[in-house]
Amino acid sequence: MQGKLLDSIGFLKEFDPAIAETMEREFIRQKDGLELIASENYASPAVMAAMGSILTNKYAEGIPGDRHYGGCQFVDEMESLCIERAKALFGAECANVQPHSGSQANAAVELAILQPGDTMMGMDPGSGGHMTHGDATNYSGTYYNVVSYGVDPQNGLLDYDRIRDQAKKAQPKLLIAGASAYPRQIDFQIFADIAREVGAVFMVDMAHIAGLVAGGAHMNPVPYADIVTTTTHKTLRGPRGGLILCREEFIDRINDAVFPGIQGGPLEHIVAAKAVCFREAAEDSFKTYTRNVVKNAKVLAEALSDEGFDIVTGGTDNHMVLADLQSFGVSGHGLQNKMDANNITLNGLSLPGSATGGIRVGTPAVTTRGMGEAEMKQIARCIALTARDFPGTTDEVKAIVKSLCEKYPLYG
Ligand code: DSN
Repeated sequence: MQGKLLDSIGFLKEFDPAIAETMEREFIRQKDGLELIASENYASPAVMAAMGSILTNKYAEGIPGDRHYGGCQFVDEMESLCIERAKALFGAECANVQPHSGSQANAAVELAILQPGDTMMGMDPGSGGHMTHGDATNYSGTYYNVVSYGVDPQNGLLDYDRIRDQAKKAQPKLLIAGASAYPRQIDFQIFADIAREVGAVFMVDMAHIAGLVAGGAHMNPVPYADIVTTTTHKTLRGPRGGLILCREEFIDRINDAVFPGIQGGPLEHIVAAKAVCFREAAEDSFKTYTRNVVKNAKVLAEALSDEGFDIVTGGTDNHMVLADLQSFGVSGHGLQNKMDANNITLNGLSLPGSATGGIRVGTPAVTTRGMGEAEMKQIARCIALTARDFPGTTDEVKAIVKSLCEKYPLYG
């Protein structure tokens, strides 16, 4: 974590107390609760300083050196630096740092590669894929012909042979790997081979694991994929935003798809914050952080298993753990609500073949606070106590949460 937290709430109190008060209550919620949502993290004060800066005032449609507005000389310098840092961090040939989010990044790639009605293949959102990988309720499922692959309901794992057979039959123009709820390493080499065999462009959405990739704690998809998209705020611990990395041959199409394809002016204050994040993620301390994220997730999976939870795939290779709740007789969303009331946030989700569904828990945020193996065991106990829900458990869980939050203060 770089820098000391700026007192933006205190500053705002003078000008807009109503908004300042909601921000203050949210800060207290973050500070006094345990964050186990696998896609959330705490951005550094330096990242937030860039986000809250005068760069928000500048229109800069276009790319550095080719803008539609005057006065872009300094944002050009800043955005070029951001692009260079992104390329260096992940070993990519080219980068577009302007997508406002991961969904925008995916939309831009799909616009760049596909025509309406073309076939794309991605992971079924019901099995852990993202809605932009072809969900029927999303633009992707509306405008493209989507063929989805899932996981083996017996073991929760991707079945690469089955995916290859599906791809041969469907002949997709775009093959997407990547997930929002998959606790194991994805073999990008096998996906790349499948894409080559069927003549598809191969895209990886590494939003969940980008920080682990940057820190060397997960296989890097960049050498295998034609295009890689990500968010910048999950394990990567930057501002809320998106990023596209690609091979040289795709960059002109990608740039045009981002602007004017799906976006207008880039958010240059967020681009600056991405640049700060990429610099932080290149440091040795970030490598240690990502190793600890994975180590903590493994300990949390084991501890949850010891508490009687059925761990999907039997464990984890990354920052998240999926637990089936059938043996506890509580639904995933039911447990999410009970945990919320005990000051712990996590996701309830449906799981293929499970009547109750389960929970998705992640270690990026608690690891940022400095928690380690002993604390993961305490957290597993809190989840088990809440799931069993005996009289008095709420007080016990709240007391554990309070002591952990006091010992590991947020922005302390
Ligand atoms: N909404 C994100 C998540 O929670 O996994 C995916 O982008």
